Amino acid sequence: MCADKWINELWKRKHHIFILIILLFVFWLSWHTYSGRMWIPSLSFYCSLNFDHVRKDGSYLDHLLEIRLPRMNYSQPNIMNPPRTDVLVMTPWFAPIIWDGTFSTDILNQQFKQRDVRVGLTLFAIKKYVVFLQLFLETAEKFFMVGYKVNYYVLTDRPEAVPNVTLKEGRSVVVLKTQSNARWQDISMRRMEMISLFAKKQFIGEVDYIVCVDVDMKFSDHVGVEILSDVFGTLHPGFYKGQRQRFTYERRSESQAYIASDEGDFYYAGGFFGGTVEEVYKLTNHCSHAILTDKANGIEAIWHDESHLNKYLLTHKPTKILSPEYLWDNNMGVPEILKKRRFVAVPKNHNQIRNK
Ligand code: 48C
Repeated sequence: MCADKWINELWKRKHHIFILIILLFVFWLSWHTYSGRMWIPSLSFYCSLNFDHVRKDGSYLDHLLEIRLPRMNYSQPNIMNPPRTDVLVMTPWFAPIIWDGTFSTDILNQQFKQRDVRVGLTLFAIKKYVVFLQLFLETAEKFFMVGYKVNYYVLTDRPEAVPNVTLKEGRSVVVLKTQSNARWQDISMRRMEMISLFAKKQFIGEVDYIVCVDVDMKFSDHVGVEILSDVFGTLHPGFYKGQRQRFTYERRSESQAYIASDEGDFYYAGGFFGGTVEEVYKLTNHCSHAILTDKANGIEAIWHDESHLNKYLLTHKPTKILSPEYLWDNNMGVPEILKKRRFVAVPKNHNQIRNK
């Protein structure tokens, strides 16, 4: 009797039971397909639950396999005979210092070409500094990241003054309108804020590395992928061999850029730094907040954004350091160790162009 009653009850719920069986079946099928055990290809095909891309055997990595590499001839590195013994080529935290003779452009290009790397170059041309753009861009086309995809991000209050320079394939000028400031110090410092804003809003989706430079400069020799690293700074031409006590760090403890006289590794130039977009975002975001904090406390660091850059790179060590070859001022002559001058200051009369 109770068996009949039980069967009647079940029959009344036959729809619910059917749905439950279907759900259990789909769950079971999904589990088997997901775990990569293609147990009945035809059935899993029907269900088109294609989890190929997460298959545990990692076959989706196949597209990363490198293309055939051409043979390359170069002299063998010699353990007992380093290319440069006249200068420091490695920091105590294993960051290479880039001097002529310490790297092979061919080997580096083979590595970076495979990665199809894209480089952004930020330059600020506010007010009269637009006069430097033509020479900057023409010489960059000759020497900067030749053969790579480059976006010149020109931040200016005068978009109409940006010259029309012929660019090689894969390279473009991206003009970003920005405000001006009365004081040149504020223009220089606001670069940190603007780079951080655009890094998040635009650069992150367009390039892999960002190089941030002064515009009153010209390229005069090879500047290539040897400079690329997570975070890199450049030794200032005026202080590359000085004692840390002589560095023009900010020495007032009230400032966020303060560095004590017994601290400091190198003195980095504000006119050439960079790294991956993520790291440049962190660096410029940190420095722009530090500048604002100083402003709120009624203090301005002695060398503005350069002081804050030096403080940041003291606590967040750069993963690569460029020698003064990468930022030189010919007024300083040509020391024996300077085998190349790759990026040099353009003579200018500050009175004529600043605050104009
Ligand atoms: O674009 C301007 N306009 C100005 O009136 C003053 C500075 N600047 C930007 O800030 C330029 O990109 C300059 O290169 C940079 C600050 N660096 C210099 O003035 C020297 N190279 C030290």
